[in-house]
Amino acid sequence: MSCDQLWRDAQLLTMKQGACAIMDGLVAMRDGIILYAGPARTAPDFQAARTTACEGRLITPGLIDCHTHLVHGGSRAEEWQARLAGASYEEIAQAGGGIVSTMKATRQASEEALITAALPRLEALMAEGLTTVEIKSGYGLALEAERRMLRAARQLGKMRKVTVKTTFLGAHALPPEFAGDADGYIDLVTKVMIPALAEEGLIDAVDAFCEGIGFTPAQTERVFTAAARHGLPVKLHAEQLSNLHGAQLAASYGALSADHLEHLDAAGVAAMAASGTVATLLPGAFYFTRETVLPPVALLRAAGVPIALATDCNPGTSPLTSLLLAMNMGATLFRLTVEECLAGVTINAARALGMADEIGTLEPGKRCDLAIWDVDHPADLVYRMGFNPLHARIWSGS
Ligand code: DI6
Ligand code: FE
Repeated sequence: MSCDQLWRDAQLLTMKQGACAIMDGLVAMRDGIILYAGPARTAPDFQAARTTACEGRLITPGLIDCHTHLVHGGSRAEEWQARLAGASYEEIAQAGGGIVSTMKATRQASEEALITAALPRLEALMAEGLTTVEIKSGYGLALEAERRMLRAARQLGKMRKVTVKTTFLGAHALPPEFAGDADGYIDLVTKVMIPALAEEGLIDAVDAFCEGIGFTPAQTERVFTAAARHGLPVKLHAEQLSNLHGAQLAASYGALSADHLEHLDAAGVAAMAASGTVATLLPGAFYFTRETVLPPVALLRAAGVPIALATDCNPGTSPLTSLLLAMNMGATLFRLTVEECLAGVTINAARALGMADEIGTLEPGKRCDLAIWDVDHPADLVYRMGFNPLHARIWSGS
């Protein structure tokens, strides 16, 4: 059988059967798609245009970050310093900080400036084997600025060998011009922004921040209804700071994922299990905000809810651009197993993006997105901190 490229003499972590690697594995690729991924001894006889000897290195699916706010203007390092010195989130918000400071910087930035600012963050993720990333809007909070964020995100996917999925997060925070009129802002989100940006092909999914400092469940539901009208899947920032039963609401709309979930209860877990909604845990935000309430991992596990892990890369609560560190934090802080951490940045992250048919495992028919690592065991990817053992990264076969 002919193929474009073979990777041989590799350990394979296909993510189809847990965290146990196949020794003496082989991957065959044609036209950017995996033809075969499995033991060399049971492989068809391939005639390859190119063969790479992997010298026993580990091949995993390319990593997937399914929750980021990678595109934004400005920095919040000074605000963070003030927080270290004891300032509260409210004090900072009153002084013009918080999400509104990022909104101002984002509104002032051109599409080109947003791309320039986001590229080093994207490249840091890619340097650790990332091949697919989700990028949210939500710091423009007005039609034109939200459009610029989404266009910048799409553009990043054209500039680098990486797949970008965009999520519209217009309902992230209330912009100052709508102070005291959250429903009026949701009118704008649902009647103007979603229709226009969906029409322009800029939205792959719709998200909202359902929280005391964000939007109510009723407002969130209006956003979900508008998304459904445009045939767009939904996700939700839910149960991060309190339990508003957002995950249940999201599940009732067949959400791809509910994210954060520190305050999720048993009823929320059951609803997510019934709808197949992925639980995306964000240990970077948990760490950076010094959260003390843990997400209900044991309940999620017992109910069979797929668990994803993501960076939540954002300037306020998780300035993290490492999925390897997110995995280590998932294990250390949330007590996920190595296998759960690895599934969290591959197969379950693919599910959280509605892409499980295309990416997330090494199997025939999926896109040939690979990360090749200089490690002896899969656990090494989760165990170390601040060390990058990536040897090579393959996106769509090259
Ligand atoms: N949850 C978060 O932790 C971030 N957004 C959200 O919905 C905070 C974003 C920021 O502070 O800029
Ligand atoms: Fe987020």
